[in-house]
Amino acid sequence: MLKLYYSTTSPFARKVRIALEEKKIEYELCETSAWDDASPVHAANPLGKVPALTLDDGTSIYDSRVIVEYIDDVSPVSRLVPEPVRQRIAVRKWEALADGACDALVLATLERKRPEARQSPEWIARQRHKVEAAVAEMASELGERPWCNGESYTLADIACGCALGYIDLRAADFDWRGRFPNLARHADKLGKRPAFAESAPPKS
Ligand SMILES: N[C@@H](CCC(=O)N[C@@H](CS)C(=O)NCC(=O)O)C(=O)O
Repeated sequence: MLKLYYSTTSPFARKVRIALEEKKIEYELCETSAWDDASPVHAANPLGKVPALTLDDGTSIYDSRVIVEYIDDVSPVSRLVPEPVRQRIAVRKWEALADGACDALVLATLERKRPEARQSPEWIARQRHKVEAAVAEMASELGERPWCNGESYTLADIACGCALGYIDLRAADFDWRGRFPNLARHADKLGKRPAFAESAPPKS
C-alpha cells in the first residue's frame, strides 16, 4: 500500500493528503518530524522533507507537486489537474503561487526560531512581503468566481486552501480574512469538504 510520510503542520503534506482523499486512493499515513534525524522520511527522501510517498514497489517519490501529479494520473476519479494545456498551466500556476507563499512562511518561521539576537528582521519582513503579495494575487485571481480555476474544484483550490490554513497557523496576525472577504468565503467553503476538515492543522 502507498505510505505517506507527513507532519500535521506541513501545508505541502496536507495538499497531498487532500488529493489522496479526493481521489479515493487507499494509503497509510506515517506521521513523522523531518527535523528528527532518526525519521524514516530521510530514507524515503534524501532532501529530508515531508511529504514523501513510498510506492508499492518500495520506491519513493517527492516532492508534493510530483506526488500530486502521480496520484492524479494513477486514478481517473475526480480529476484535479485538467488536461487542456492552458487550464493545466493555470492550475499549476495557482499551485506555484500557493506553495511559494508557504515556502516564504516556512523561511520566516525558521528565522523566528533562531536566538533573537541572530534573527534578521529584514529577512522576516522580506518573506512576509512575499506571503502578503501572494495572498493579494490569490484574491485578485479568485474574484467572485466559485472556484480558483475554471468551473470546477481543482488542485488550485486545494493548494490555495492549504496555504491559507498554514497562514492561520504561522502568521495569525495577518488579517487576510478582513482584507480579502472573497478568499475568506472560499476558505470557509473548502473547509466544509471532509478532506479539508480531516487534515486541518493543529491550532498554532
Ligand atoms: N517543495 C517541497 C517543500 C516541502 C517542505 O518544505 N517540507 C518541510 C515541512 S513544511 C520540511 O519537511 N522541512 C524539513 C527540512 O527542511 O529539513 C514540497 O512541495 O513537498
